[in-house]
Amino acid sequence: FQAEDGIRDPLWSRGLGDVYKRQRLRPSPFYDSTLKEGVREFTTYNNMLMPTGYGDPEGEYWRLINGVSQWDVAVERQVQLKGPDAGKLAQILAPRDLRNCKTGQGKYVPICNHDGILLNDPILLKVDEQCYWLSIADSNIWFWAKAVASERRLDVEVSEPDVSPMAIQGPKSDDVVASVFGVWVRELKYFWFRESSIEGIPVVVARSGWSKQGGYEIYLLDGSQGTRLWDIFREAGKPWDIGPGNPNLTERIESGLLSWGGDTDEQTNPFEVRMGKFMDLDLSDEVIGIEALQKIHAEGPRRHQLGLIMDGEEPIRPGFVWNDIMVEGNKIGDLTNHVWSRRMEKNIGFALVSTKSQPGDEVKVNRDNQSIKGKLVELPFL
Ligand code: THG
Repeated sequence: FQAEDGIRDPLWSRGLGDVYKRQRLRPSPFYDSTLKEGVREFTTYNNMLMPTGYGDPEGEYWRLINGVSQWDVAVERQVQLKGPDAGKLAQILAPRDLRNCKTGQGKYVPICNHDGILLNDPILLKVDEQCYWLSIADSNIWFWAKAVASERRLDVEVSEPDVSPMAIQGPKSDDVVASVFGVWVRELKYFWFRESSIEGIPVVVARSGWSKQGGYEIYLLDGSQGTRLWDIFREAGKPWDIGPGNPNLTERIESGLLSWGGDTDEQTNPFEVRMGKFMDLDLSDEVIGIEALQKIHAEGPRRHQLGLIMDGEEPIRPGFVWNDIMVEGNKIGDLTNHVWSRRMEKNIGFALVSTKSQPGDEVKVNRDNQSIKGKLVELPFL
């Protein structure tokens, strides 16, 4: 990776609207901090760079499992819905009942197209009665929300606010975050959030994050203060040996967390990837995709997501390219993302397979001209 010219421009001061049109690769407000921490790898996500490693995969994994880890996840961009029809637009976009969603509450919501295909799986934050944020995975929901708002003639502004999440994850994260903000953070319920500030830096503190080791997401509300916010947590976390990390492929597969785009394809509906429990099919037909989803539900989805444990005691290269899963010479589905589990000491992955296949079934995976034996299991692995 080579930094593009201009990647360090103080672009937050110029307004995100301009930047959105001009910048191919937008830097995170924590970019300089991650360089200083010795970041070694990035991936692209929502036209930004996301750190994916600091050179010590094993240490970074165990720090998340046993300690506390600090992540630049500003790539989880926010789409803001603001105005009298904000709530209405949120509900049109998401086939999950939002009527009981309170100010200060977050919810994991599917966003589908009119055919019930999953377009994104954001966390929705209700900031107030007339303001919602969609904290998005790697697809552009800004365009989608804007188009839907226009077509439905809603009184709502769709924009990108100056909001950038940083995650503090791991069993020691409560201690670190409480040492910064006070004991009230320990009382936050899962996915709930509160506005606060630290040393004059405005933030939102949420109990959330893409790991099952516990933790918080600190949404920075002033992109010019990324370095300062990073350093505050780096300092505060020292007694607990905080260090840099990133959304961890191994932990998230062990924990059964979905990656939209990694474990889904252009035909995936929410029922196939264990999101049925986040949907409410009795919502009005104004909600995009609801009729298609009712039909899919009535007919029964063709595929479902299970875990796959492969035979063999040696780590194989992590996989992002899908591999065919076979039973008696016939393809029954795909092995999507997979990884060596450090806690199970097995190669494990997500299987998107025919609903005729069930946990306990023996299968084979075609990978690198090899046929690897494996077994389907329930998720999560751990
Ligand atoms: N945090 C924030 N924004 C995000 C993510 C995040 N945007 C992109 C991506 N991650 C969205 N995807 C997910 C996927 C799973 C979960 C959160 C975001 C998750 N799932 C739990 C599970 O499936 O067990 C809990 C779901 C529930 O009980 O409601 O946490 O991480 N800001």
